Amino acid sequence: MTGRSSFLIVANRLPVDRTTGPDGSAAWRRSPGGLVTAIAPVMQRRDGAWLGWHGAADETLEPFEHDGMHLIPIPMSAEEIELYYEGFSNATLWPLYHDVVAPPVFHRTMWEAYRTVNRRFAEAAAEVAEEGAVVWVQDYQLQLVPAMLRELRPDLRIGFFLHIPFPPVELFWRLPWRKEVVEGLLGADLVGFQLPGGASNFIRLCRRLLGLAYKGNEIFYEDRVVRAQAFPISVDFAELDTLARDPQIVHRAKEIRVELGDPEYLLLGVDRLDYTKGIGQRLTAFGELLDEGSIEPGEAVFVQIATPSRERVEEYRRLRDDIELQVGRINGEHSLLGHQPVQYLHQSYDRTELVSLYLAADLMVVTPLRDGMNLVAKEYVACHHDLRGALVLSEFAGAAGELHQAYLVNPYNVDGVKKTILAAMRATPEEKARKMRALRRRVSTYDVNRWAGEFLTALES
Ligand code: GDG
Repeated sequence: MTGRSSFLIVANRLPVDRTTGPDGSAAWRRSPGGLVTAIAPVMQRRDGAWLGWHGAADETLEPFEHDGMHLIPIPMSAEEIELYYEGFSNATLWPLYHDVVAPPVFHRTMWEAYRTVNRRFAEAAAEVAEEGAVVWVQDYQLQLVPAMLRELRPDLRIGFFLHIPFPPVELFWRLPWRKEVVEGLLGADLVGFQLPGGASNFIRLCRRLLGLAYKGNEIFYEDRVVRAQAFPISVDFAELDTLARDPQIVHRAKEIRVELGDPEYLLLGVDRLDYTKGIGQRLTAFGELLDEGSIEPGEAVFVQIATPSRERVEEYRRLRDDIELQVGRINGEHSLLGHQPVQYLHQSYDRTELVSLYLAADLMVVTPLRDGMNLVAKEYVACHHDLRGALVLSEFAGAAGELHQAYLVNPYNVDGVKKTILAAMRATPEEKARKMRALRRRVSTYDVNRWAGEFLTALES
């Protein structure tokens, strides 16, 4: 490491979590997830660095090496976490970009903090980037970084990728700081979206808001060309496929079914506990199927993993109460002694347990009201080398743009979700295998390495 890097990732979080050993000593562990897996090799090849917050308030840390990656911690105060992260990022932008499924809040103090923190990231990146370096900025928390960075360092090649949907003009228009955000993104050479729809929403917005001319996916801005293009993210298919074939995991998958009382059908949901994920909608459908007797008592178990998320944001606290009430009602009405139809787990699991659950499940139920991509759907597919299992997938997840052979549903249509869950449960093994084979073909071809490779090739061309 020379102190300066030719390749930088700039993301809200560093790709590591701090752990405490039994003797109280602190250590870092690589966080799970495809993004790190896909980018780590690129970083190692190119002497790269990753800038991001390390997860603790009011603490300044020196850069350090982990797992062959050079990590640069960006400090954040407790107040900035509240205003920039929980506030502007997760109470303003997150709901606004997800079809306003919850009402966004608009507060000037939150916006000020967002600007301050974005500037800190941009300055840190400007300091460590080598002449002509490639900088890849990630996600909605850092939309102002591209322009701030370009102003400081016009020599850099700057890419930006948005992991969540980019909303239609009519919704984005509500944002009091709409012009600043769009100009922030236009600081990049390449702005990547999950879906072509996101890219065209952005292009339309540039035209309507700033009167910019464009041709195809090229926007003409000041004396530059900014490209807006879709790069659907994916998972590390090979890694998941290998894990799911591991005899220990295969054994654990069987054990899970036994522990759940050997139901004929095991339905599974895995989500951060987030109001965009449609957890309530799928539970309503399942509950009604039990009410009507379409699913017999004891025939099916619905395991819902709801990983704790953003617990200090008001909407998330309310959601947790709603879901827990709903689960309690369904179980109260339909449990048998020794059998609960819904197993609700407000916990986080390690990767191997998650893969075992995917493998064990007959049905994966993914019903977001709006989702950039949804990696859970692709992970489930990657784990089913046995060609068993069926994916019920919302039309409002980005993944539906690729996974056409899933059992597609409109999560707002309860009857439709019920009918589709039943159809997926009762489908013949041949039908399920045919669908799963096609789904696996797609996910194995378009994996996360291809995603990162295509983005970087486009950025550097
Ligand atoms: C955003 C966008 C887009 C979940 N619980 C546990 C656990 N997970 C892992 C899953 C999956 C990831 O978290 C969740 O990814 P999703 O894509 O489903 O959803 P978001 O968190 O909302 O992600 C989304 C994504 O960014 C990438 O661009 O697809 O649309 O919203 O990998 O497996 N992992 C472990 N334990 C858990 O309990 N280890």
